[in-house]
Amino acid sequence: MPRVIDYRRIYGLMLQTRYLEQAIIDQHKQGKTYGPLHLCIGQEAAGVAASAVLAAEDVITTTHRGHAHYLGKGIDLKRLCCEIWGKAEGYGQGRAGHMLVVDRASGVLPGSGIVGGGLPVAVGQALAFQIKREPRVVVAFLGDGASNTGAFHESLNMAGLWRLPVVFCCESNMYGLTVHVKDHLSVQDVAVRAPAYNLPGSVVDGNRMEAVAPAVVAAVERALSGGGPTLIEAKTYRLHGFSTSDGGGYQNPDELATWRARDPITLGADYLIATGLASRAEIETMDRQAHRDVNEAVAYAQAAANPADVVLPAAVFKE
Ligand SMILES: Cc1ncc(C[n+]2csc(CCOP(=O)(O)OP(=O)(O)O)c2C)c(N)n1
Ligand SMILES: [Mg+2]
Repeated sequence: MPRVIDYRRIYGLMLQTRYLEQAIIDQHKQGKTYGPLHLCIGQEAAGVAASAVLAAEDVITTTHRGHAHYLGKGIDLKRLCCEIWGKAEGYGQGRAGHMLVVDRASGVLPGSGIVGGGLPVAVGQALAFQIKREPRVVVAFLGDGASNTGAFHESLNMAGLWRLPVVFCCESNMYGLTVHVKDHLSVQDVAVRAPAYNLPGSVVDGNRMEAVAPAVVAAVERALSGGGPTLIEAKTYRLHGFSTSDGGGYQNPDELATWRARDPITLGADYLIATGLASRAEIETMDRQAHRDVNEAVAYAQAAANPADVVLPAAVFKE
């Protein structure tokens, strides 16, 4: 049966992702977060749409910039906040942090701080699905920078050779750390690397949920029918710096302005209205709801219990 795309749900999760990350920035400024947190502000359409169209039994591997992937795949907002704020109720009992959220029940495989590290894991999981003849698919997220790693090329090669049920979803956000794609990528599009490994590669507008979602659904259906892997390159933009420790400042102002004008949240609302899927008033209600849910989850996490054997240094976190 063809997968139905629920754009209202996708949009609601994009809003949650945006409000969560704005809350993180706010709390970071007050000294109430730990370590550098990687934000996907500007990339919510790609991250949420590509994970939210999956079935419960499908799985993802994520990256260091995973909030949209987590929420799209069904990770609980409160438990996610507990992990971000190092609390016992977090997915890793508060010990893993925001990059390494893992939850078998939601289909979120263990993350990795190693760029490209999720890709061989995705290929191994897809091989297991194929061997066990389970009708399940893996979506492996990566960044443009990760497409330069050996792990990327090895993973695409094995996936292409064995026709594995895996969809590589590259969020090309124009930067690897502070380096622009024109200075780190030998090709204009990551997608052209796919045919070298005997799989199709395509470019979609990563700031439009209605471009990403159908492309991923088509790739998933192809994989499920034995057609093998696909690479989808979602062209998008990292509107914030690399992490909470990097406020940016090196992006070309015209480039930044161009992408700010293509904010995926605004484009998502425009799409819902243009297609009659939601009215302006309903969108405002969804917006308020997402904001409320995030505020509640952050407050819940900040008040939650620390892992029993962890003593926090007072200088880092004052309440
Ligand atoms: C193997 C490896 N090399 C380098 C790093 C340091 N590093 C962390 S994130 C990053 C940039 C990744 O760029 P990209 O894949 O485009 O992801 P983005 O941060 O843009 O989402 C680098 C070089 C790392 N963690 N692992
Ligand atoms: Mg990048």
